[in-house]
This record gives sequence, structure tokens and C-alpha cells, in this order.
Amino acid sequence: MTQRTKRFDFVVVANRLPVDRVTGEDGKPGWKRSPGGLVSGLEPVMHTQDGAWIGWGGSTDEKIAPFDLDEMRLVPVELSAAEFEQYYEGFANASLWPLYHDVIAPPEFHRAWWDAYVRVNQRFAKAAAATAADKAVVWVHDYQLQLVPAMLRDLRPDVKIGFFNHIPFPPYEIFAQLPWRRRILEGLLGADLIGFQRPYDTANFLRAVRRKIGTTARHGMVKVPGTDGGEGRIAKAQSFPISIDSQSLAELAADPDVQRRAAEIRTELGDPRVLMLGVDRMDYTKGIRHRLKAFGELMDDGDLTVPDVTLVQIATPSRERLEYYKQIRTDVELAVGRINGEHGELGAAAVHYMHHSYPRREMVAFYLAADVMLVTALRDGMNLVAKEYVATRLDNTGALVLSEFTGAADELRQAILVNPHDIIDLKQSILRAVNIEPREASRRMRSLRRRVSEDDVKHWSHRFLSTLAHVREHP
Ligand code: ADQ
Repeated sequence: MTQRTKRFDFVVVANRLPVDRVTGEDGKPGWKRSPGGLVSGLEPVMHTQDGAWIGWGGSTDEKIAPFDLDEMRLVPVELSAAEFEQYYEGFANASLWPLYHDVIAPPEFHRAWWDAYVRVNQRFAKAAAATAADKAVVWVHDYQLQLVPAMLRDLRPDVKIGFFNHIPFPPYEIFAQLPWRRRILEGLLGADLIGFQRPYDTANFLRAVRRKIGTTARHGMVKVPGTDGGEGRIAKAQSFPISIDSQSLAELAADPDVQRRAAEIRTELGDPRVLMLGVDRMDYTKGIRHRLKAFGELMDDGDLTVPDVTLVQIATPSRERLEYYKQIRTDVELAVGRINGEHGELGAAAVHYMHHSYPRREMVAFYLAADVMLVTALRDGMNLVAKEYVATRLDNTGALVLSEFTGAADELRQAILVNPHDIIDLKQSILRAVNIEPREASRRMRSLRRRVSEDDVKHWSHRFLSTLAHVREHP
């Protein structure tokens, strides 16, 4: 059988391929695996079953043939520049993203964006249909591809289809704003198993199904009516909170070179007594502005002072062409400038702000260097940063301030939980974390760490896939 016609028993479908373009030492272009929880979580399945991954390669108007990397078949899906604008930047990130995150920014709805979303979803579904072996398992990921399950079922009724939504599923009253709400629900119901981060997201989805499709679920099982009066099928909705590759993070944290780097970071920052850290994609859902407001007021009030305390804010560039992303960047940079202007000293800034991304090892060194981790998202499906910080605190020191509006807050109950909209609460929680007694910090961190190391991303993918294998097909 030629490489092109080979079919796979396990197929992942996600917006992006888990690889980045690199230039090799010989000057030739090549691919490198991008670091990410999802790939590590799926690695065991990819390798034991014959695995393929379908996704966009990251550049527009380029046709790339399928290729193999790290024992995975990668199948690139092509996007034109116009499709990238309308399907990805438009419908996925300027309609669905704000709608699914509590309309923190107002979502925009445009018919041309929707048409591109349908067209691109159809392309992904076709690629999956052409790649999956007979009775294969196909796992579709995230809000960019919500129509793929039903489209794929039409093309390939023999395959088992799972879908996992990485971001929240909104309450019906918000979801109902979407002009194509019914089409999205029908798209998702094409899957045998629809996974969400939290039980709350699952409940929101089932309520939308009841309101718009008219079917009531029992124990998360939805009876999906058959077409033309044919026999219906069962689709199951359930929550599967995602996790991280705890072991590999703990190994990095135990590496003497990484520990040395962590000490060096503290020295470079002028050896503050308390080092606070924020790590986020530059996104308006992450609550970076709220965090800076609270931090700035604590400095104004004299509760925190330079050089005793310093905040490192790392914000990875994200979706930079979109209006609300330009706005949040400007707001954050103004706030950092103001705080430093008022409270910084020669050689000692109040806030160290970095707008770029770092290799994994350097991120772990930052986690190790930080006494207090600030995760203040206004809404977040899970938030892996909170779990990553915990996984690296091998000596059980450090304090995590965690927004109630993250999926992670459901599990990490021993964090200092906070409502980031309440600036007084936020300020008090930051002070609590700064002044926490070592014994209390250690008790909390031990319990958090147990949670994160027992429940890692491999467990997550195993739970999802074994539940998918056992979903009943018929009522
Ligand atoms: P994100 O919104 O991207 O993910 P998050 O869960 O925090 O948010 O994951 C971000 C990842 O990027 C983390 O692994 C973090 O270490 C890394 N990262 C962030 N800034 C970085 C930097 N400057 N340099 C290097 N790495 C950086 C979406 C949802 C989340 C959900 C995840 C997984 O929005 O709610 O938790 O998917 O399902």
C-alpha cells in the first residue's frame, strides 16, 4: 500500500498540526514538534494504535503533502488567506471565542464568516474520512471544528467519533445569540461522545440541546433522531477535565540546570523577597488588566513595595491582527508603564513585562523562581498554567492565587480562590499569598500537587477514549 492511501485506526482532528516550521542546520525547511499538552496526552495512543493527526500547517495558500514525524502521520489541511481571515480569525476567534467566554468582548456575527466556517469544517471532515480506516476512532478537537462530527458521520457512518471542547460551553441565554446555534448543536451531536471541561459546560450544552433540538438527556445520553424516520442513535455528553504532563514537568523541575536557572532569574531580578508571576496568552479572557490594577493599587497603598516585591508578567503574543487583542495589549502596556513610572526605581522595576514565548525549560525555571503565581482569568475552559505551576513545586513551597472562573478551580480547591472582578478580593488574596505562613503554604501545595500528579493528561485521554469505546450505539 502506498503512503498516500494508508488508513489509520486512530485519527486526531484539530485546527493546528502539533508541529512548527523550522529551518534545519543544512538550511532546509523542516518540522519540529510543538510543545503542548495535547500531543503528550495522545502520544501513548498514537504509538500503540496506528495514529494520524489532521490539521492546518500554519501557513496560508500552501499545499503540503502528508508526512511522518515522531511515529505519527501528519495530514495538513490547506487554508487560503481569505479562509484564515474568515474561518479562523473571524468566526472562530471573533464570533465563537467571545461568545463562549461570557461575552467579555462583544461577539461579531457575519454570514461570510459562517460560510467559510462551514466550508473549512467540510474540508477537515473530508480529510478525516479519507484518512480513517474501517471502524477507526476519530477524535475531533475544539470550537473551530464543531461541525466536523456530523459531516464526518455522513461521509463515514462506520467510524466512532469523539469531540472535545477545550473552551467553556456558554449558558443557553448567551449561546442563543448565535444565529447558527441549531447547526452547531446538530454538528456536535454527530459525535458519539461530546466531552467538556466541567460538568457546568456539559449541563449548558444539554440545556441548549433540550431547548433547540427538543430532546431531553438522561445521564448525559441524548437520543439523536434518525434521518427520514430511521432509527435514532445515542450521543453522550460528559465532562473530562484536561490536565498536563505532570511527570515531565516534575522531571524538568528536578533538573539541577533548571534549578540553577531559577536562582539566576531571581538574582537578575535583584533578589526580591517575593517574586510574583503571571503567564498567559495575551488574551482579554485572562484577566491581566484586573491583575495589574490590583497589583498597582497595592503599590499605591504601600502594602507592596519595590524592591521587596516584583511581578513578572509573561504574555505570549496571540491573534494579534484582531481589534480586541490589539486593545488588550495596549491596555496592559499602559498599565505596566504607569505602575513602573510611579513605583519603579533605578535597577528595580515593579513589573517586568515580557511579550514573547519561552522554551519549556525556561518556563519551568520561572515557575520554580516564583513565590506567588497569579491566575486571574475572567473565564477559562481549564487553565493549564495553574496546573503547571503546581506540578513544578517539588518542595511544596509557593502559593497559587486562582480565579473561580477557571475550570481548574473546580479541582484545585486548595488554591487561594478569587473573584477577579472584585478588586478588593483580588488585592486581599494577593496579600494573603504574599504573607502566607510556610506551614499553611506547604499543606495547601502538597494537596494541590497530589491532585495534579495523580490526574495527568494521559489519564485524561485514556478516560475519554475508554468512555468513547463503550458508548452505546442505539437507544
Ligand atoms: P489557552 O487559552 O492557551 O488554552 P492555557 O490552558 O493556560 O490557555 O494553556 C496555555 C499554555 O501555553 C500553557 O501550557 C503555558 O505553559 C503555555 N504558555 C503560555 N505562555 C507562554 C509563554 N510565554 N511561553 C511559553 N509557553 C507559554 C485553551 C483553553 C484553556 C485550556 C487549554 C487546554 O483556553 O482553558 O486549559 O486550551 O484544554
